[in-house]
Amino acid sequence: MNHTPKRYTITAALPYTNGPVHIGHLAGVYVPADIYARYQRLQGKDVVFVCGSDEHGVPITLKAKKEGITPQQVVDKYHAIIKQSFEDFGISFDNYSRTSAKVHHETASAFFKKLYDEGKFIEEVTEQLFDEEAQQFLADRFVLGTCPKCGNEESYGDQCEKCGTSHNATDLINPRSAISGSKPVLKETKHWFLPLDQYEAWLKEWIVVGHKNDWKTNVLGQCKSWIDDGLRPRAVTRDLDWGIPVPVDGADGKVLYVWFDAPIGYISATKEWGEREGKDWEPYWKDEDSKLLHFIGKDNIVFHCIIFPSMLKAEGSYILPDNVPANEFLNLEGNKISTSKNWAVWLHEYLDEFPNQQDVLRYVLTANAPETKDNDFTWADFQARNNNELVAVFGNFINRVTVLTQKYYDGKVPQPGSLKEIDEQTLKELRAYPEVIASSIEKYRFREAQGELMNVARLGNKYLADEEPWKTIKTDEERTQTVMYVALQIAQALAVLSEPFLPHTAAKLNAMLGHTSQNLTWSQVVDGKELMVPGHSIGQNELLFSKIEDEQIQQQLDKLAASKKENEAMNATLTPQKETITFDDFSKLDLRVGTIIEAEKMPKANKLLVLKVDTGLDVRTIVSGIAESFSPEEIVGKKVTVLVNLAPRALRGVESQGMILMTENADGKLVFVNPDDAVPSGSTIN
Ligand code: B3M
Ligand code: ZN
Repeated sequence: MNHTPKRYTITAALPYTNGPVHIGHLAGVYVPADIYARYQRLQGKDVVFVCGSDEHGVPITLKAKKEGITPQQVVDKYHAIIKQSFEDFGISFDNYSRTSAKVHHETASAFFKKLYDEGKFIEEVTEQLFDEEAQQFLADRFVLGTCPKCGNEESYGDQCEKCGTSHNATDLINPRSAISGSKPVLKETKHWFLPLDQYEAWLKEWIVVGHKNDWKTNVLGQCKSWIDDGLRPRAVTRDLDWGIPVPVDGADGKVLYVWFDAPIGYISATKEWGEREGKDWEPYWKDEDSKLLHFIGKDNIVFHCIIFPSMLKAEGSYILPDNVPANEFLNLEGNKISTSKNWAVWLHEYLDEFPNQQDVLRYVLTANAPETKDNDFTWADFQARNNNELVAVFGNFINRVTVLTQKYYDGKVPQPGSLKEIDEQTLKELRAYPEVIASSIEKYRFREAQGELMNVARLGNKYLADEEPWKTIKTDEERTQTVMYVALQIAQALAVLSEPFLPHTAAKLNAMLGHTSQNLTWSQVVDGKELMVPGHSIGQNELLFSKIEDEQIQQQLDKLAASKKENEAMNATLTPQKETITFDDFSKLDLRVGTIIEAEKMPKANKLLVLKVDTGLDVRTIVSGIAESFSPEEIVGKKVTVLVNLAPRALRGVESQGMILMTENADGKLVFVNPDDAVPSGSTIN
């Protein structure tokens, strides 16, 4: 778009509603989108910023199966949690909708119907993967197999998370069902396909030629590679019972493919917002003067750059995205963030542990944003950026300005004397920053933009350090007034310019500076308007940021270490199942409940304890290799499971008359297979 847009339609990827959101989501999609939306609003632009829960699709069905609840229960639970997290972190959606909403079902159905009626789909009976055990067709995440492109053995049916390729489930090598683990068979079924091959030339022209200079290289690269590989028709319906029913005759038991309905969710969310706000949604999606932007993570590029635009093009009345500023991934302490491995920082947990410190996380995630490559979040970096940047630079400057203003002028902005060159120079530099920050934001370079914001605070600190009002107050009243006046202008500029990045801080700072509402716009900082008028009373002092202590960081690291340990224990290779035995074989074992009544170390043997065990039948000696896991004292009185008819054998000269059953915990420590304490010794186990 070469001219100034009339309005901005900003979308952020709809999170799957099968779990809470973590720092990776925030860093990759929601914070950058929010910075952009807030910045455009501060510019006085007409903005609609929409998102919502992606409530269809296999991940939700799988989660429901796993937890033994309905898909609706799954989405209701996580929709509430996710929505709350976004609110808590100040993600300023104009509407956060959900794809189970009526307006969405209607919008997506109508979209499909229009394409269907106009003959834009291919209707075809093809062979698809079918799980005979579960009696279900397998598509998308219901099927795992080897990626035909990169060889990843854990590729999903619709997409390989390793190389990002999007494929058809039947392309997988050695497919297996994610439901039953069985090998699927091929079975015929009818579906509707969007003939992407027919859009190939147009996509090439639009993206590869048309956007070669303004789209991010990671995005362009992926698009090019798909187009070069050749596009094929893609099924947009599925044989599933969770989703939006296919709205045509002869489609019983079929629903829209989740990636067909989800992006239409952006449109439904805008409609819902329009209805609520009494606004017309259509220009935001249909007027060429609207700038449509999709903020997403890199795994969603194909869907937003190839499939959804082809759908929009086929429909015919919609505009296309002006840009799709996709980010790469954020890792955590050197490892890929993983929900199943609980290797993540969950937003709701973060807020419990760092109450009211949303902006610290926003700041660190932006400072480290995975804009051009995957990046790593570490707790050490989080602490350092908070303590050395937010506290020591930003907070320190504001604190000095406000404390001195209270102290010297009873909280009133002083009347400046005549400005010296350094004052003029400082104000001139200050006025250049909004442009610099804006230009980075317009290019979707948010970390660079935030870096420049911090330079405004650095400018303030340097100015105070050079002009030393705390010294001049003793010698030169007028000079001190001038310096404090200039410093207050910088503080006010910070309150405006920080709003897109640190909205909670900006609100707090505005209140500290005596403004009840945000009453300055971005351009007023540039225009060089007097931001803080002499005589204006500033508000109560508060600390904007506080130091994060080593113990808090250690707690987080311990938490991650615990996750790691749990995972390792879970993944520890299990001994394969032994050969089958008959019931007769089993009934030969005489297992009894016993009680340890005496225990002592076997002399000169590290591992062995000599036990006296009451088996109910008798009290007998059993030698057990448990000395490294238990001291004799701690096990006397313990109820244990004993194999009493094991042939006696001598260990270090002591005859052992049976065996105590043991297992191992996650730390490798032996533990007893404990019968309930209430069961008397001698009870048989079978
Ligand atoms: N729910 C994918 C994801 O969470 C998907 C995004 C939809 S955007 C229309 O990765
Ligand atoms: Zn792959």
